[in-house]
Amino acid sequence: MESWINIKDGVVPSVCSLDCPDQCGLLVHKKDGKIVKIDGDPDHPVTKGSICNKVRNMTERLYDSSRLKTPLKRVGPKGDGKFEPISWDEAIETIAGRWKQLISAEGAESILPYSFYGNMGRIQSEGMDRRFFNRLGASQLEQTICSSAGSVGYNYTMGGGFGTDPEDMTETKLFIFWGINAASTNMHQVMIAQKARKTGAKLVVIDVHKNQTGRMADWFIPILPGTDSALALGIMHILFEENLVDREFLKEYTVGYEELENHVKSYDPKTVSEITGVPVDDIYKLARMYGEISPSMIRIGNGLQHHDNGGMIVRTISCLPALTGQWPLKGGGAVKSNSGYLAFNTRALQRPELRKKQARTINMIQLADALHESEQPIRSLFVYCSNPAVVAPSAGKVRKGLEREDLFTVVHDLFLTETAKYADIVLPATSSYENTDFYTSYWHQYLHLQEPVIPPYGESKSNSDVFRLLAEAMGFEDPELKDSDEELIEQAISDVANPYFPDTDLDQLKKERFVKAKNKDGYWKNLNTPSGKIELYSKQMELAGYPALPTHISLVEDNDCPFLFVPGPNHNFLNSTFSNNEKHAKLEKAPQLFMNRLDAEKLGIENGSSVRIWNGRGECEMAASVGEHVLPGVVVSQGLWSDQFGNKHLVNSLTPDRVADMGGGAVFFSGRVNVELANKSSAETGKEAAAVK
Ligand SMILES: Nc1nc2c(c(=O)[nH]1)N[C@H]1C(S)=C(S)[C@@H](COP(=O)(O)OP(=O)(O)OC[C@H]3O[C@@H](n4cnc5c(=O)[nH]c(N)nc54)[C@H](O)[C@@H]3O)O[C@H]1N2
Ligand SMILES: Nc1nc2c(c(=O)[nH]1)N[C@H]1C(S)=C(S)[C@@H](COP(=O)(O)OP(=O)(O)OC[C@H]3O[C@@H](n4cnc5c(=O)[nH]c(N)nc54)[C@H](O)[C@@H]3O)O[C@H]1N2
Ligand code: SF4
Ligand SMILES: [Mo]
Repeated sequence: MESWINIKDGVVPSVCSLDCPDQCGLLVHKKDGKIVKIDGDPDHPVTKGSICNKVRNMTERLYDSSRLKTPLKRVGPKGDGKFEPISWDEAIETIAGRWKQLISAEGAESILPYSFYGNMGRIQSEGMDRRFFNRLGASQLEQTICSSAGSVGYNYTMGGGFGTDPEDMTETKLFIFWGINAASTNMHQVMIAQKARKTGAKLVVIDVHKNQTGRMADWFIPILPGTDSALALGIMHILFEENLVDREFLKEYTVGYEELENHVKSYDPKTVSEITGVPVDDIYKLARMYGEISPSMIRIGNGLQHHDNGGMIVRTISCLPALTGQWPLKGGGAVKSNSGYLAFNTRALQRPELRKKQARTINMIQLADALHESEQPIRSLFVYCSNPAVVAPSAGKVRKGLEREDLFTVVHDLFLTETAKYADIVLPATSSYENTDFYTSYWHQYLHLQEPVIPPYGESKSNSDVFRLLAEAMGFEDPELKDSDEELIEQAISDVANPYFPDTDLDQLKKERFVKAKNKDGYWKNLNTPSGKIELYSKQMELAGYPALPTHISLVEDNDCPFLFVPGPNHNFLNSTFSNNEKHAKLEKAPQLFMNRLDAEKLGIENGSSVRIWNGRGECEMAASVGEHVLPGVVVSQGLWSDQFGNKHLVNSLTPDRVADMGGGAVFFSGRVNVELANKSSAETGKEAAAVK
């Protein structure tokens, strides 16, 4: 078959590479060899031809005039953004030369790869890169920034990323979107719920912010940040008390329901109301609704687990469907992540055996501390598929670390990101439309193939090409470091131990483009928990030092500032991706701080006033949006804004970099801030800043 790259004019299939649960099937329209339009693929069984506005405007990003075309070397101070083009030969020789010196002087652990899922393609994000860094013996990165706390919490109950199949949700009668801004972050989940509502299904949204998702709900329940475990335990209290539980299911398929029944007696609605800010009557109403309507499905969002107690919150909520016996019902249960169904052969892809000596592990959300570590310093950082100068917590501190003159930093990206401005060498990356890869969704249950549809932009290279070049320059002869992308795919999808992974190969994928996980009927009867059952009581947790039963634990005391600050993502960017593209930034207009009218009045802040948000870690400025969208004491912003459109929008300059209760996760939403009118004199606020812990 002719390669899609050679088709000058026509429509070719593709898949969205962004870190988004929907993983849409795409149709790419080409004219004169360039992409002129991206549409949804109507044949995709879940995404059915609709896609978000971000990717509809993708051509603006792909052909943005500021996209990197050649390797660059820094010619000004770190952070200034002054660079000069160099050849690939010079770039690769410089990196390999520097690394050889470092390895002989201080060992390979002085080198740290830093990456995340700017591209969800498994080959580009966790394929040849892993092989290369394993062979090199570099320090290892613990990838905790997104979902690790909640995943660990969910796994204690359910044994892995296994939940309701979105294709079964046509049967769902009650949708609870809990800590997810699905209208922006999981649009096909919203479309499924909206369709079901036409035949009587109900949508409840539980969130700290009445955003676009909350506004479309049948019932929006505002809650105080980090208190959701208490609400879930209050629901359990009422379910047991009013005998709305499925005792047969509990007896057969769960561990510890009697202990749980006893335990939740202390979570009476009055106590729960005081913790959560949810009125007692609403707790009863919600519990009865949940106890009476079946099938029900809880979409567990990421907002819940970006808190100090995020692991336990997700652990607690994930116990609920078992109480009312939802799991056997078509369209019943919960979804946190469905990634377990498509877990592939990671050993074959990543070749851990190439690593000869165990190396230290560094938690990615503590990059700043790692860069300031003096005992065994990091001397070189290789960043790809991530933009830590914007997305990492305590980003101001991260930038200080990146300024270190003795740190040799390489950034591989499509753009000169905020992080790239601190690099010594910048390498231009291809977009996913220029690569071969395979994709596994973490919400629906399809495996996809991506073949390149356009040639590399300028002199850009894919991640796997860069690591093959670096391997050669380092003198590594291992054949695993020479495999092609297609060979990597074949290895990753062969001999997969996971019983749900589809029986498929590259030829079938090339023909069909998306293949579903195997039939999973009754998966909840045989889980990867120690007992094989749903663990309401978890011995494993007890051994790890947690309460064995779901429990509400308060947020850590952050500082004395009056407001809890929840800086989430926004509609038109994907994390910091698109924030540097003019079209997307225009669609999003400007960053805003949502605050309650009562708080605003006390501070003399009006709708639209420019406000200063600050704590001991840093400060930001944005326009206030005053109303009832958040409870008093809470402020919310949306979006990880680029420096390009204003230098006071770095929300992560304010966020804490301590770790959550589980999985070393990030706690972006558990920090506290001060808010005031922006024109207050700086001398006055300077004194106050000094008083903050
Ligand atoms: N448009 C768009 N789509 C995206 C992304 C993006 O940046 N933009 N990012 C992608 C990525 S990487 C991820 S991880 C997902 C994230 O998408 P989501 O799973 O939606 O997670 P968040 O948007 O972080 O937070 C979801 C909601 O949780 C609320 N929240 C915060 N704290 C609490 C709390 O304590 N209790 C409750 N009940 N609610 C709380 C927030 O107000 C927010 O509305 O989206 C993906 N999709
Ligand atoms: N305040 C706050 N901070 C947050 C969050 C939040 O809700 N609030 N969310 C957190 C979450 S959930 C996540 S997942 C992280 C995400 O943080 P990141 O993973 O850093 O995501 P992006 O900001 O999208 O940056 C991805 C970068 O990868 C580049 N890229 C894309 N494709 C490729 C490729 O094929 N090769 C290479 N070399 N580069 C490529 C893009 O151009 C982009 O610059 O942010 C976290 N930060
Ligand atoms: S970002 Fe999400 S919704 Fe948009 S096209 Fe990609 S997968 Fe679909
Ligand atoms: Mo994420």
